[in-house]
This record gives sequence, structure tokens and C-alpha cells, in this order.
Amino acid sequence: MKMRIVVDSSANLHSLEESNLVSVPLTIRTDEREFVDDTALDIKEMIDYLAGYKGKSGSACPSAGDWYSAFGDAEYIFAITITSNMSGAYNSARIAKEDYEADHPDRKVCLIDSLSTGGEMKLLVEKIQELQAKDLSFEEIGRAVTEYQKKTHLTFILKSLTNLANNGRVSPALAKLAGFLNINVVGIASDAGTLEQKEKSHGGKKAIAALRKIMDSMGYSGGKVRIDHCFNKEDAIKIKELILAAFPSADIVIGENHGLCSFYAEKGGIIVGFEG
Ligand code: X90
Repeated sequence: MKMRIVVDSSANLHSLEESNLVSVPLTIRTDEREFVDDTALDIKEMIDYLAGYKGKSGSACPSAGDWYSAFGDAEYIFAITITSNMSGAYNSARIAKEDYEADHPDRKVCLIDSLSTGGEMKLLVEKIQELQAKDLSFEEIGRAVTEYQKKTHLTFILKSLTNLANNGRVSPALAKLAGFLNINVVGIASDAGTLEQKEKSHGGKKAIAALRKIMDSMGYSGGKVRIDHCFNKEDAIKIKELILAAFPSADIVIGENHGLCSFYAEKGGIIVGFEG
């Protein structure tokens, strides 16, 4: 049975042949340049360029054709997308699934709307891999992941909401607040898969404490944590240490935001997926 996991690049994972994992890139665009969110992307160069760019910038999700080709020749596919409430990625993946299953009646795509992004998508991928190793059937894995998804969450600290607001993904009023007052916005992915602001904190230390509190309020009790930062390893480490102080054996991995998450979370932004 040939199984494959396909994610979009907002999961901050690279394609990995050994595990039959494929990352489908989103793109970041200005009037002058296009950045494809794959292994070749120089994220630092993109961030520096965008900081000096005064025109419009935005993003585009993978097309149905992009998803379709990522499915390759696999018989059983798990496709995980960024939240359908902030991107068209789920919709294009749905079209690809329909086409793929119609063209190959013996193959199946299990499509999962993460209602989230980043580290929470990583946790879903890891869970699928874990269940695959246990030799569960495609249907059993699908059901177990949907169940697991109920206890995974996403929280984050953002230094700026400018790119989110300019692209209509959050309200301009919320973005202004973050920009003018030099405030950290600490929030979560809501159950509906939208950005929900929880706290506004002056200073990084308070923001980290607020994030840690949010994790507790969402039932964190020593499970897995996947922290992705955008050029802010210091704060990622501080978050990790704060969690370890309470749960010394917690499985915590620090990674980097790839292009899409770096564009929206912006420099200094931290996104944390965790088990509740
Ligand atoms: O289709 C597209 O062009 C992609 C649009 C993506 C918009 C949202 C990206 C969010 C990235 C920001 C912090 C986490 C917020 C999570 C809310 C679910 C990361």
C-alpha cells in the first residue's frame, strides 16, 4: 500500500522522500518579485527585501493542479491544509482530491482542514506517521487523526499584524493597535480556524508569560510542543525553558517558520503547536 502525506508549506516542513512527505509551496508576491516557499527560498533575503518594499505584497495558495501533482502516484494520501477560513488552500486541495479520485477509482485522498497552521500541522503529520508505523488501515488512521485534532491547538506571539491586515486576514483595527503601540499580540487559532487575539502585551517577557498561560488554559499538561520562530530563537528557547520548568520531560522541538508563516508572522513572530 503506497501512502503519502501532502501538506502545504505553511506546515514549516520540507519534502522528505524517505517518509513520503511532500510539501506544496504557497507563494509570496509583490509587484516586482515572487517567492516560492520551497527549500530554495532564502527567507532572510525575503524578509529584508519586504522590509524595504513600499508597494503591495500578498500570498497565493497552491492551485488544484499543484496539489494533484503532489499526490504523485500514491494509492492513499493524507492531505493537510492551512485553515480554510484564512486561505483557499483547502478548497484547491478539495478539487484536486475530486479529480484524483475520479481519474483513479482505486486511490483515495483523506483531506484534513487543519483549521490552523505551523506547529499544529506538524503534530498532525507526526500522528499520521506514528499510526502508519502501527500498521493501521487508511480509514483507521483518518478517524484517529480527526480524533487527535480535537486536542491539538495553536498559540502565537506576533510583533506586527501589518501583512495579515493588508491582505484582509485580520481587521485593520487590530493591526493598528499592534503597530502603533509596539504591542505584542498573543493569540490562538480559534475553533473556526481564525486568528483570535487573547492578550496584548508590552515587552517580550510578558508576552511569553501570557502565551504560557494560554497553553495551560487550553489544557496543556506536558504533551508535545512544536515551536517555530521567525528569526527569534531567543524567545523560542525561553518558551521551551518555561515549559520544561513545569514539565521536565516534555517533548519540545524548536524549528523555523518557512516563507508563508514568516511573511504573516513577520520578524520576531513565534507560532506554537501543542497537545492539550
Ligand atoms: O492562501 C493564502 O494566500 C495564504 C493565506 C494565509 C493567511 C494566514 C497565515 C497565518 C500565518 C500567523 C499566525 C497564526 C495565525 C493562525 C490562525 C489560524 C501565521
